[in-house]
Amino acid sequence: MNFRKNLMLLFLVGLLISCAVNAHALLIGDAPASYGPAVHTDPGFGSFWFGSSNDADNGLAISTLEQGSIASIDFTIHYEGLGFPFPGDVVSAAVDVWIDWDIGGTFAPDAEKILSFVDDYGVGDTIVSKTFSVPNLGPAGVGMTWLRARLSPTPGTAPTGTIVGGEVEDYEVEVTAAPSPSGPVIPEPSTLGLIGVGILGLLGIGIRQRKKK
Ligand SMILES: [Ca+2]
Ligand SMILES: [Ca+2]
Ligand SMILES: [Ca+2]
Repeated sequence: MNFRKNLMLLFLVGLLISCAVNAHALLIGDAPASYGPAVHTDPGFGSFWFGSSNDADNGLAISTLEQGSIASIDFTIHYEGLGFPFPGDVVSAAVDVWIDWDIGGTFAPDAEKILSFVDDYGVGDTIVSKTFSVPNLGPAGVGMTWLRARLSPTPGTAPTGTIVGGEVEDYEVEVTAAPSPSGPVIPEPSTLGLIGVGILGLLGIGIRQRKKK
């Protein structure tokens, strides 16, 4: 009886620990389900993330996204450190970012990857600014869409899947149309035709008036 009681107690304690760990271990992107799951598990030691935590999505400052223009993102990359004074305590981390440019509900792993870079980061916050080109896909690419950024221990990540360490942040962003081209207004061919008829008519009146004199 005691053995069974202890076994049950052990099971309950195990379940509680497992729940407590999992509550902070799975860091999942919040884009709609069609984009696929992006999951990061927290190693709990030497952690790094975007912004203020590996839970809050506040590590990216994204500029306006106008078709055909150069846009920018300022990343706040935070490294917790090993937790004790250690000279040269840095972490090597990769950042990969996708935007669903065709608003199709998925991130094309290569064609829609807008940024990919690796660097070493010291303890605390590091601000990194990057620029990229906004493609002009015409009206089909104008509107609300999603951006996914992943911070990972190794480069070359896919937009979906599970990674140990780092974080995923998903943002709903708006792509706006390029401004219509400015310059001299060229009349339509039909308008030019009407102007031509008008000029000929005036010339005809002029000739008739001269003949009368
Ligand atoms: Ca974050
Ligand atoms: Ca897409
Ligand atoms: Ca996040």
